[in-house]
Amino acid sequence: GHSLTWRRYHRYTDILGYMDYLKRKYPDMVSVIKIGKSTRGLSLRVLKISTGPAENATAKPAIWIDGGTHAREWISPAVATYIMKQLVEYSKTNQLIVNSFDWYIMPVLNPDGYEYSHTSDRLWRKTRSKNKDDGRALWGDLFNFCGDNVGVDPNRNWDFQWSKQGASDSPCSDTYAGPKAFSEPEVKAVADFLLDNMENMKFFLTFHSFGQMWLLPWSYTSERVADFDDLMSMGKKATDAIANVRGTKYKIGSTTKLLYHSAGSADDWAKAVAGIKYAYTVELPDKGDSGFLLPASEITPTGKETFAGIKAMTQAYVEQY
Ligand code: 0X9
Ligand code: ZN
Repeated sequence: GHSLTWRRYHRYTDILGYMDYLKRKYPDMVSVIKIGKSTRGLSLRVLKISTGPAENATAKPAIWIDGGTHAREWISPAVATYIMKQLVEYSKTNQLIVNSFDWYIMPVLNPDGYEYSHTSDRLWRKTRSKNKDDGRALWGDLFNFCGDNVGVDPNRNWDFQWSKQGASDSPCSDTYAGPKAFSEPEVKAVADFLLDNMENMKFFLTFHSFGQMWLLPWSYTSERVADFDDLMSMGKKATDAIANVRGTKYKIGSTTKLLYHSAGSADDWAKAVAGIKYAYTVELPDKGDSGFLLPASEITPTGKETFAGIKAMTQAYVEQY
């Protein structure tokens, strides 16, 4: 068995236990890939869901989904495991999209931070690496305002336009970009994995909270992506389907238009470097009433609507391509 309930938020071991359970119970469809270790030694794992090669022997298109980049955004790992459940345990109901794609789901990209947000500081955001004095950050270096001086923002650490607009060079900041691009083993491991699989990767979805926004690149510049219209219409398939479940309204648009600049973030890298066409950052509910502290009773309804969005969007892809 396993201990995941979707009625409360779970620790990292429970989440890994569910992935192992799926692999044991559905060995023909599910495998667990170890892609590296976190700074504090936790295993970084991706669930692969695949019903085997396509009939015409060409590789299937693939989809990347991650959660738990930011430690305190607990709804994102919960939604990621909810999606696993739908695809694997209800594979008959979701036959078309299960068979049409290879799915790679990493529920907790930053397990050190996630665990720390359970044990010590509920609102922790970053990784848990120890910051050395890198000589760039005057105030952080001189006065060490941030106590133990730990953590890099994993969503500012990617090696594309790194440490430009919307990222901080102060180790004390919650948007600290790190001493260098890919300083964080968690981010580097995901990047390497994506590069190994980039040929077939068609969707890159990184789940965050909160805000109810379906965000398109770029976040380093306010210029439009070349295929902006494609990304908008594909994203709208998702946000329309989400709204149809229980009326949850998402905004959709580029990051800089709806939010702010955030150079060095995952979706920009996925689009620009890995060449993944449909790269999105999804800010899950709510819009701020509970914010990061979304009640656990919202896990199932949020999972349900989010899965409906992904299902509609990926079905549209199958029809279109
Ligand atoms: O600032 C962030 O990293 C994201 N917001 S959060 O509250 N979850 O921390 C927004 C990222 C927006 N950037 C991109 N879409 N690239
Ligand atoms: Zn986030």
